[in-house]
Amino acid sequence: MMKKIGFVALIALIVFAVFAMSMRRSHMMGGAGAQQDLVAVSADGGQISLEELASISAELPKNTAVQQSGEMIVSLSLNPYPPSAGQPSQFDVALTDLNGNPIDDASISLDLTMPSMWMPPNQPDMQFVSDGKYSTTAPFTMRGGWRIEVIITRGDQKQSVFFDVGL
Ligand SMILES: [Cu+2]
Repeated sequence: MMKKIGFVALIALIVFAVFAMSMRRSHMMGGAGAQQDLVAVSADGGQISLEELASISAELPKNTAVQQSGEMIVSLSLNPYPPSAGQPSQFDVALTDLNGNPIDDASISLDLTMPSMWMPPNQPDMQFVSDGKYSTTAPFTMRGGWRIEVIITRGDQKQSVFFDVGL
């Protein structure tokens, strides 16, 4: 009797170990489970409250996320959406003040990283287009979870906002 219970416990342990390993592998490989909509996050990837932006963020298309940074509202759009690995993605940033007036005097660059691993630097500069809009193209070089840092410089002030997307 004791022998049988021991055997069942051993099988259960093995099943659990295999399950845990496969979960870990699918996470590391950036498998289908890594797909995640574009969202605004804090610097460490945590959720941020968009309460004050509720009126804006409620109407956003799926390829766009928005957040506030100091006196600025930063919106990021990705095209195509969802993005695919290895193909160039277009990044569009729209920058306004808290009243919705476009901010044209910023210089913006991006830092594309993967929180789960080291990746070669992928830091394109954005070009100013018009009316608070800035644009650039860059590839997501592999599938998985990406963090997009939007680095905004105005005069001697530098601010970053962050967005996550999984592909
Ligand atoms: Cu990677």
